[in-house]
Amino acid sequence: MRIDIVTLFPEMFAGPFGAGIVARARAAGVVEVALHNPRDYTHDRHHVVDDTPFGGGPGMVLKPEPLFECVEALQAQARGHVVLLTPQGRLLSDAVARELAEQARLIVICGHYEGVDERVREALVDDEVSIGDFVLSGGEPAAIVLVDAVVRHVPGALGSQQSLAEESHAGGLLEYPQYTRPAEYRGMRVPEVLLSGDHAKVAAWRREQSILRTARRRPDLLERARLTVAERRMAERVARGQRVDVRPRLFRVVVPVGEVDRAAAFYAQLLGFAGERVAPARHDFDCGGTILACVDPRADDGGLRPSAGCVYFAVEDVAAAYDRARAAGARITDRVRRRASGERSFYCRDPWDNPLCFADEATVFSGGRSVP
Ligand code: 6GU
Repeated sequence: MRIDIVTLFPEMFAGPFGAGIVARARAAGVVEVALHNPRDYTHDRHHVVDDTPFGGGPGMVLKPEPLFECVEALQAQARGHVVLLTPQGRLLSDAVARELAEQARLIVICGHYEGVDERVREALVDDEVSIGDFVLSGGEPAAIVLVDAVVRHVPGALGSQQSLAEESHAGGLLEYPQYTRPAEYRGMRVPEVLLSGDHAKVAAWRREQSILRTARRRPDLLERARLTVAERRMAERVARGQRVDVRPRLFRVVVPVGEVDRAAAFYAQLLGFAGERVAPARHDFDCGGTILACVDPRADDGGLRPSAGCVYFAVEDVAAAYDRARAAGARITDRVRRRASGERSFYCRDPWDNPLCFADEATVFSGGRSVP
């Protein structure tokens, strides 16, 4: 992978890239990193890269010409995915880092001063990334963070890919506690299970610790973590402060379909995302924690029974859902209108005659609470 960094302060990268994983990956020939200064792409005597904003206001704005000329010169060598580092970008996460690591070439622009000319965003940049909800005086520290997080995911950059899989966030959970020798230090003992040599027990303990730690420290991560129903129940109990709540959790709605391939395509178009083939005769769509399972009852050996009646979806844009339903080939049985309950919704049937309802989420209520 090649990473080009466009920065007014290339000297800021010498330390961070001179040691550690980035240096190792460069030495191993896995990653190439190059620095480019837009100041070298100016044509005036004073090499001016910024100017005052049109319309007035404080601060300076990065001029478009040096950035366009610099990035275009790089693009002429080989096409790259252009990332602008800005607090307005999408938040960097392990998933974003993994996605960026798949690019053959990244061109990373460090924003500066009050901002960059909007035309850079519109015509030069493919992607905008922020590293957190705080303001840095420049994009350089963010670029250092981004490059580290991305390079870790480039095959061959880490000592072992195992350590990647097990680290915090990889499975949507924080990492379990780690210990090394001595087994007792200042009266503090390493948990007995880790000394037992029982690999299954160790794995179970670590899994539980990861879930407990995530529930206590970052309950916001639980939503997207891959947990079994029992694990989720435990995690949510902990996240709520041990309050016991034994209400059952609705976790799956089964719709019987005649042909799983066709159902996968139909529901992907209807719902707007691809879902997941989890068995030859079953395709799942995770609808906010509750799974819509499209199952061919003749072929499925998982023993799933069809769930009764109409399946209700809350959507942000009911008109868009209506258009998708028509495009997917659903049979509309009742057009979009406001119901006596106050819900705005429409009804349709899938190709196997399963009744579906899509309701405007802003109008949907459940037990007096708006459905999240
Ligand atoms: Cl990417 N740039 C700047 N200037 N500030 C930030 C940031 C980026 N991410 C968080 N704060």
